Amino acid sequence: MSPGGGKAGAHLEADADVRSAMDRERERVEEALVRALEATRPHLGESLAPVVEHGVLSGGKRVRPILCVAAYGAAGGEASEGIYDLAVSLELIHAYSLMHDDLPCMDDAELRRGRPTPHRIYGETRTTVAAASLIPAAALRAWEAAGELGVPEGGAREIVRELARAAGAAGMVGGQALDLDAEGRVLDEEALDRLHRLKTGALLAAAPRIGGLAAGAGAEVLDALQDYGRGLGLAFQIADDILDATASSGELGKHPSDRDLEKSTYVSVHGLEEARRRARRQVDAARGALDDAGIDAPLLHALAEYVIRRRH
Ligand code: GRG
Repeated sequence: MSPGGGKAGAHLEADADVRSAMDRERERVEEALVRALEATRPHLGESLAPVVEHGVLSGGKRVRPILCVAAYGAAGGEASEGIYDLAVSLELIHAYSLMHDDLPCMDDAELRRGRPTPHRIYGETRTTVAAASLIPAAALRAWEAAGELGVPEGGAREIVRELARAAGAAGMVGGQALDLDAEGRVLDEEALDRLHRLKTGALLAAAPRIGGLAAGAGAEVLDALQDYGRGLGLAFQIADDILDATASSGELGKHPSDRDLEKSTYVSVHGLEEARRRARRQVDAARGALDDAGIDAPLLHALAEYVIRRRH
């Protein structure tokens, strides 16, 4: 089937089908990540290449690239290696952000994805530089993969622009700035939404839009994919806060949690039950955006449900 659509998609409401569709996609994403790192290894050498590998290849759900690939399929793109090469540009940005976020000067985390964080093994300096190398590597990967896919130059420019916008001051880094400003303060509902729509949501919303751009989708489909991504992005963060409040470090594979760091979360601001209701509302809004635009995409619907059902 084409990624995100086709016959098998009709049965994706069942948990086991969602898991196996995601496992298949994850495998192809892992292969594309290995290809992406092969391109950087000769330049990084023995001091930085292992750090990058630890940060990028040490597990992870790979939600962002899977969203991108699924949206590409939903917008009529034909499955090929190139779309996975494009999709992993999002994961390279995500990996750098986690490596930096875990540093002693940030959250000072010792555990991520059930393993010691890169700076605990390789030290702060090498981790900082290795993570920084992933930012231009992501832009380059996106540009080259768009070419590989035969995306016209205007579309390729738009893809790289979207990636940079979502990763930068108007997106993820801007959200991180709000997070720094929020230290020691209790956030109200509006401030919490604004922070997470940027910090976590911007990259998650860009993922399906980039998939749509790669498939040459028109404005209506692109906007619907972005609205879907926005709803899913916020639902993802609310679910993260619920897991943070209800699961152990062992189950989550990370330490410390936002609860330990005493940050404002959807659970601390709204309580557990209201947080669950809000996550549900965002998932419904995300799925509604697809329906309103007539986008038939079982995997995208299933992914929206998955983000609030996941256990880590
Ligand atoms: C310039 C120092 C510096 C930093 C700016 C660190 C940073 C950039 C941004 C922080 C962004 C961040 C860490 C957001 C957290 C988002 C989040 C919910 C991460 C967990 O994502 P999952 O659940 O993780 O997809 P896996 O492990 O599955 O990949």
